[in-house]
Amino acid sequence: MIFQTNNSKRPRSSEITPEKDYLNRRRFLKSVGYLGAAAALAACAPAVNRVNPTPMGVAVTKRDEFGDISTPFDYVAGYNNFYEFTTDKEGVAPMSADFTTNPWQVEVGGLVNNPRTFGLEDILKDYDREERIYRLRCVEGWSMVIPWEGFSLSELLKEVEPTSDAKYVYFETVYRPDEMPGQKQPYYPWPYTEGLRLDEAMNPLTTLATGVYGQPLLPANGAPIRLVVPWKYGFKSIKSIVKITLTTEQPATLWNAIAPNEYGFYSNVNPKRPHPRWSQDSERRIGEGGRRDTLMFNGYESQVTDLYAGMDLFENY
Ligand SMILES: Nc1nc2c(c(=O)[nH]1)N[C@H]1C(S)=C(S)[C@@H](COP(=O)(O)O)O[C@H]1N2
Ligand SMILES: [Mo]
Repeated sequence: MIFQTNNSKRPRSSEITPEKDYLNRRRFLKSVGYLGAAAALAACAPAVNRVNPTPMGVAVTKRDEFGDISTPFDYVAGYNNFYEFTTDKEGVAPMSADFTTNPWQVEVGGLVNNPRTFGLEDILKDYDREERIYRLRCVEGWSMVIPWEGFSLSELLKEVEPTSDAKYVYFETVYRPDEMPGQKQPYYPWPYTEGLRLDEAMNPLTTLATGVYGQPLLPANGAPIRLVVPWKYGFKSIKSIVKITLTTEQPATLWNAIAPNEYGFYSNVNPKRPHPRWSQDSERRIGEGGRRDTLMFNGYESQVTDLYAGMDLFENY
């Protein structure tokens, strides 16, 4: 199989140092039909415990554990990577607005004692969701601070009981080319897949998110359920998950399969380890001017360093 590795993930210069991340809010709201879409979602989705509803246009002053202010909702909802729809970050929201997210099933199996298929209602009902404001650092050099609503993946994994042979967790996004035109692009080995080592998956930071900014997750952000791994580059945080499989072997993942020299299995945020084609030592926080220094493990160093004791993080990038 031949993939267009040279073009597949090369940031345009505007992504490395975005000058025009300003989003025309009016145009965006109009194209997404935002208010109508949110109302329809709320009407057909099971009751969602709305944490801090954030009406559009209201200044947001939520802060994360580092005191950083969360990225304005318009950017979180309107500047996305979701290649199943389009590689145009501002195009994802309008193109995904009508994506079918209910009904939905997540099949959890492989090396577990209690395989289980969850319906959306199960996921929303069985787990106590809470607001988790986490940084997302895209490998392309931008970042956001996002108020997710979610729960630790570990809670779900404990319930299915991984066997002693289980060493990795493999995730798959839904494959639905009729609704996701990007999946008709042959360069990528669809469906989108990702993986974590089991101990990474069990870390309490590793989150399954079902909401954002106090409302059900928007299609653009990976509705109805997506992963959030805050100390890794954004592409590890796989969207619209339908399958989770426990395995013995390290699973193949989409970006790692396409360009292993650029996207390692671990992909921990590491300012000292440049991407082969650009530095990773600083980032542009979307909505802010200037650049910030990128922090080791995206700032979550004290919570995850132990996972990598004795490992060479240059070799294992
Ligand atoms: N299925 C799927 N998941 C995905 C992607 C994708 O293209 N498809 N993009 C990833 C990348 S590169 C990033 S930076 C984040 C962006 O998440 P956000 O749009 O919610 O900010 O989603 C990740 N998850
Ligand atoms: Mo990304």
